[in-house]
Formats: sequence, structure tokens, C-alpha cells
Amino acid sequence: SVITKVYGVTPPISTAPPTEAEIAMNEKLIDELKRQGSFESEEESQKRVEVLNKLQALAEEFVRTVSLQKNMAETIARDAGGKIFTFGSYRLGVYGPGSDIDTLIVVPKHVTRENFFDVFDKLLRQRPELEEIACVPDAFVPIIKIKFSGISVDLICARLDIPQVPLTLTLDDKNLLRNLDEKDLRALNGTRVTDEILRLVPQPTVFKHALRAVKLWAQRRAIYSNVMGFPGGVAWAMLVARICQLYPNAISATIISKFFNILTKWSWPQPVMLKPIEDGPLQVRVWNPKLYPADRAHRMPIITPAYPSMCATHNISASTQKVIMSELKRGATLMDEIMIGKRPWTDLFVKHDFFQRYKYYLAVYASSKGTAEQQLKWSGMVESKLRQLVLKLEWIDSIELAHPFVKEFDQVHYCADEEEAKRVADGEQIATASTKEADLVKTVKAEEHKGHGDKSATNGDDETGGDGTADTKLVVYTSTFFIGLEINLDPNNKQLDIQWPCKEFYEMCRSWPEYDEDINCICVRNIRKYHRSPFFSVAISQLTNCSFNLPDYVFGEGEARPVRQKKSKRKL
Ligand code: 3AT
Ligand code: MN
Ligand code: MN
Repeated sequence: SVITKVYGVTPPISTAPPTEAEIAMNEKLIDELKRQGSFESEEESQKRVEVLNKLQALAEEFVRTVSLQKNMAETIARDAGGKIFTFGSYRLGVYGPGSDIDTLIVVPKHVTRENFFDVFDKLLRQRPELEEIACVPDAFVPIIKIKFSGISVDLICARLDIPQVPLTLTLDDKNLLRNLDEKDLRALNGTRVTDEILRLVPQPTVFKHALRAVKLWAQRRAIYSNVMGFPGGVAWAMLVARICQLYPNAISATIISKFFNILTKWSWPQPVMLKPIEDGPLQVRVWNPKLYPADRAHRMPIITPAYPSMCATHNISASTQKVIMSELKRGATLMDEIMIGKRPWTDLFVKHDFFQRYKYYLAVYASSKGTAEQQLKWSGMVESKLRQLVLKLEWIDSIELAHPFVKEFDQVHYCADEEEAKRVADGEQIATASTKEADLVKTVKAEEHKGHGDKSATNGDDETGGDGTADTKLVVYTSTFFIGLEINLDPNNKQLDIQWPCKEFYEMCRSWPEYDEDINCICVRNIRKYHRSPFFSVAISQLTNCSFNLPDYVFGEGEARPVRQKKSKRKL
């Protein structure tokens, strides 16, 4: 049964069914995904279903409890309902062993967000399956993060302006968005977008397997991170979905090959859309480059299909676009050989070479002399501003490319005195300070649970130096971000002056309302790939212009630090 229905905004490029060779290639792809640990076991998946069933029951209990508290009759309280939806990788069917379940709880109008953090929170804490819980009521999207029966679950809540939320409710009707506040609208958006994406692809299984491969590729190549100016999960999903629409009968292997082929040739900033942009009942902005100059500036727009449509890739800069395009080209070249059996699928998923690729890097150190929690907030804030630094670096004539790495490196240092603490905060790796890698999120969770006794899975172990002397030492947390630089200097003036972008960036970070100069520190340094002095100087500020080498921790296990090729071969 060949699919002939038109999905998307143009007719398909080809409706051809897969060939024998493509089917064989696809089997090899699935084998490779399995080998790479992309899928979890049947039992694990079954456990997720059980957790979701329990959460559905809890959601109903939550709504009923609040309804009763508001003096509703028992039958009315029961009929008020409550329903959970999922979004993120679980909903898209591309989750792996470490994935969380992103869950939205939809409640009727008489249940508030305050009730979510009070009543629902209490219901959760009564459950023996609950292992960890952290509430973030003041987040952009207020959230309760839990670990339940060994599975991480992100819970968000949305209140609709209707008296009952039956199990049959779907969220596709945009009139449901009437009279909601911003936070409810944002909470609903994730599910509405993923549901719509799945509705707009011709063969969901083909889409899911192709997306698994693209996600794995993008993660390995370090081009998967919305905050850092690369596409995030939803954007990659929409790109794969668009290719599925163009080849409605193709198999996943073919979709991946076409993905690279078409996206390398795409005439950006032509947007990628899965359906025409809809108008709606709200006073909200819908992506429209004709109307809004900001939307016109998007370099690789990928537009969400659910009303109100937005650009999922507004963070992409000139530099990250170059990086993405060069990775797509690499993928296209490899796929040409993979599809004819000249190369294995493994080659597509080879790890990035970010820390080998550039001669010069900038390191941005965000540090706190305080708790892990303070550092998590501070480094998150710095991370969210890093894109602005990249944009400003791009303005410097001699900088051809400013390539931010997708993730930071977190460490905790136990320093002997203030002087040592200061040097650590300025990015020095000090031999006398005991230093180790830190998992800020885990550490913060452990701190939060100190008061909850048995509900804490992790103990406070992480916050001591391990040697029991931590109390007497100064604890400094550092998060280090790297930006690779491609530089083309004026031969007459071998100085790279980045004082202006750094100064602006420092000011942006320090204007954070919670900034405390006794606790938080921000510092940018230039870094060399090799142990050798640079052939030019970098002016960052009057104070810091000395340069360091790339630290060992950026290199993975068994991965060697790059060694400079000798120009003249020495004879033995
Ligand atoms: P995993 O399999 O869980 O690693 P995922 O795609 O499900 O991959 P997340 O659980 O981190 O990734 O995110 C799911 C969705 O939640 C994606 C996005 O719509 C939303 N989201 C995640 N982090 C944020 C954030 N900081 N602010 C706003 N929305 C977010
Ligand atoms: Mn997730
Ligand atoms: Mn999540």
C-alpha cells in the first residue's frame, strides 16, 4: 500500500517504495543503533508504562482532592478528571536507557499551579516509589523533577479553562488555549508540538528510527544544544519529519541519506515547515518574517507546527550555522558511501574533534565560592549568556569563526586559602588544591534532600572532599565553557583584541539580579591547543592576558592530547 497522500507544504519528491538494497541497509542501521545502546530493553519500557499508569492515577487523585477541598460533591470531584500527556523523547519514541519521561498534567480550571506544588507534591511524597524530588516553582516552565521507580520524570502542569478534563481529551484544539496564562501556554506547547509532528509524518516508525540515528549523530558531532546555538531535540525532529514528508514511502536508511542530501542544499533562510502557519484566537506572536525584523534575522528557521508557531532555532548564529553546515556536508559525503556499502554506519557516528580542531580557544570560567546550588544557578545563567559572547566575537574582523562547545565541564576545588580560591576561580588548575569533577545537578539534589531523610537516594557524600577536610577548606565550584576560534590576523598587527566583547559579556553576567561579587566570578581566558607560546597576543583585559593550555579533562578516556606535528623529521 503506497502512500500517496500529500504531507506538508509541497508534494513529495518521490513516492517510491524501498528497494531490496535499501531494506538491507536499514537492517544494518537498526543493528548499529542497537550496538550503540540507543534502545532500551522491553522490560525497561514496560516499567515506563507502569510508571505512567501510576502517574495518571495520581493526577486523578490530585484533581479529586483539590475539588473536594473546594467543596465540590464527590461525584463532581471525580468527574473533574485530570489527564497526563507526554512530550520530549518519550513521546517521540526516541528515548534511550538514560532518558527521562517528560510529562504534562492537565487539570480543570478550579485546580491551580499552587495546588500542583502543594497537593500533588504531597501525594507524590506519600508514594513508596518516590526516590528523589525537586520542585522548581519559579522556573520559566514551573516543574517538579522526580525519580520514581528508578525512572526520572519531569512533571509540568497546565490548567485549562474547562470544568472537566476527561481521559478522551486531546490538546489539538487551539480554542483550548483561550484564557490561559503564559506559563500554562508554555506547558501545553511541548505536547502540542510533538503530537502535531507525529500526526504530520507518513510512517511514524520510519520517522522514529531515522530520528534516533540523526539524534545520535548530532550528539556525537556536538551540534545538539539549543542553548549553545545548535538545533535541540524538537528542531532535529522537525527536520527529520520534513524529509519523511518528502519521501512518504521511504525506509529510515533512505530518509537519513536524503536528510543530509537535502539539508546541505537547502536555501536557508528559507524556513523548514511541516504545514502552513496557522492563525489563531490569541493575542500572541506567531513567527512571521514579513512582519517582524527579529524573525527575518533567523538564519536556519525551523518552525513548530502547533499554533502559535515559533522558530525553534532562533539561537543559531553565523558561526554555529557554519559548523552545522559543515557537519551536514560531512554526513552527506559519508552517506553516499554508506548507502552503497563502501562504509559502515559506524563512521557516521564518530565522535567530534572539537578539542583537536582549533589552534586557539577561549575558556569561560564561571565559578562560585559557595554551594553547589549557587553554582548551578550561576553557571546556568552564564551558559544562557554565552551565545551573546559568541555573537559579539563574530563582530571582530579577525575572528572568522567562534564555535561554542555544547557542554561545560564542572569541577569542585578544595582550596587552602583565599589566594588559592581566587586563582582557581580565574581558571588556574592548581596542584595544591584538591580538584575533582562535579555533577552539579546530583550534588544539588543531595543537598535538597538532606531535610527529607528517607526520600533521598543520594547521601551528602559528594559535598565533602572525600578526605574529611573539606569543612576546613574553601570550596570553589567552576564550570568551564570552551569556544573554538578560527582567526585571520592582520599580519601588521598580530594582536587579537577581544576586550570589548569580553567586557560586555562580563557586564551582562554581572547584571544578574542575584549576582554577588563575594561568591560569583566570571573570567575569560585564551587557551592554546599545544604546549607552546602563541605567535600573537590576545588582549582580553588589562589584567588577564596570559594563556593556558587545554586541560586534560576535555579529552575523553583513552583519547590523547593532540601532539604538534614536527616540521622537520629528526633522524634517529
Ligand atoms: P532525553 O531523552 O530526555 O535526553 P529529550 O528530547 O526528551 O531527551 P529533555 O527531557 O531535556 O530532552 O527535554 C524535553 C523537552 O522539554 C524539550 C523542550 O521542549 C523542553 N525543555 C527542556 N528543557 C527546557 C528548558 N530549559 N526550558 C524550556 N523547555 C525545555
Ligand atoms: Mn526527556
Ligand atoms: Mn526532561
